[in-house]
This record gives sequence, C-alpha cells and structure tokens, in this order.
Amino acid sequence: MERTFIMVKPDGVQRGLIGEIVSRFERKGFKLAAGKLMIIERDQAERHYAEHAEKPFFGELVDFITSGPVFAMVWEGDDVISLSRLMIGKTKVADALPGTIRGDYAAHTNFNLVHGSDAPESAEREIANMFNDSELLGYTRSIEPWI
Ligand code: RTP
Ligand code: MG
Repeated sequence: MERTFIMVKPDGVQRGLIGEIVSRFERKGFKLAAGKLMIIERDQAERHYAEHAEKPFFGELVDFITSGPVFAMVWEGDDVISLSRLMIGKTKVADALPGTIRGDYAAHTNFNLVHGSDAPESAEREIANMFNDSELLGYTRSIEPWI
C-alpha cells in the first residue's frame, strides 16, 4: 500500500476549500491516515521545497506556504501518488484540465491550492517533515473489500 503527502495550501484554507479537497480524496476511495491544520515553520518549508532551492521563485514559495494555516494530510492507496497528482492537475493553471482540483478552482500558478508528493521518496521525506509516527493511524474501514 502506497502513501502520499497531500496539503491544502494557505490559499485553499482561506478560500474555504478544505472540505471540497478532502471530499474528492475520500470519494475516490483513498484512506486518510493523518490530517491536521498547522502553520509550517520556515525551516520545515525550506526542507519541503528543497528541490526548488535554486529556483528564482523559491523565496516567494516559502513565504507563501508559511503565510497561514495549511491542512496537511497523509493518504493511502494503490498508486495513490500518481493518482493524486492526476486529481490535483498540472502545476501551471493554464495546463490544469477541468475536472482536476486546480483546473476547477485555481486561477494562478502561484495559488494552486494543493500539494501532492511526486514520487515515493519525496512522499516519505515530506510525511516525516510534517508528522510524527504517532500521528499516522492504522485502522480498518468496513468498506475495504469494495474498493
Ligand atoms: P507542489 O509541489 O506545490 O505540489 O506543486 P507541483 O509539484 O505541481 O509543482 P512544483 O514543480 O513542485 O512547484 C512547486 C510550486 O512552485 C510554484 N511554481 N512556480 N513560476 C513558476 O514557474 C513556478 N513553477 C512552480 C507553484 O506554486 C508550484 O505549486
Ligand atoms: Mg512539487
């Protein structure tokens, strides 16, 4: 079973889209393992976006992601990393298709509402950066045989 780090960014929290975004992952059939409203520390944000440290937009990206509460989550499921990225939509809003979260709700690439890990290694790194092991819950859902 694969797991991924999904985060409603500060713009999504401010716009009242936590429920809409969580709902899409629930209805898809993925399993929520952890979730919390939090304000990311600057060093945590710099680690989260370390792959972009040399990019010109890095400072703005860290400023933005630490500017207010985010809703951080861990979701589990088969191929949850790539399927989540499909549901989230392309990074650039001009490429994000209708039916995806960004395609339906985001109007600017810098305010694209939601983050999803892009590979198993980054998922594990990002989860460890935001959650303690004790915050990740294992449980059985009664619906489990059906999805
Ligand atoms: P994220 O990490 O936030 O889920 O987004 P992503 O994988 O789709 O995109 P990524 O390449 O990791 O970029 C991280 C965030 O940086 C901003 N960005 N700006 N100005 C630009 O060309 C540019 N490119 C990326 C976006 O807000 C993107 O979500
Ligand atoms: Mg990324």
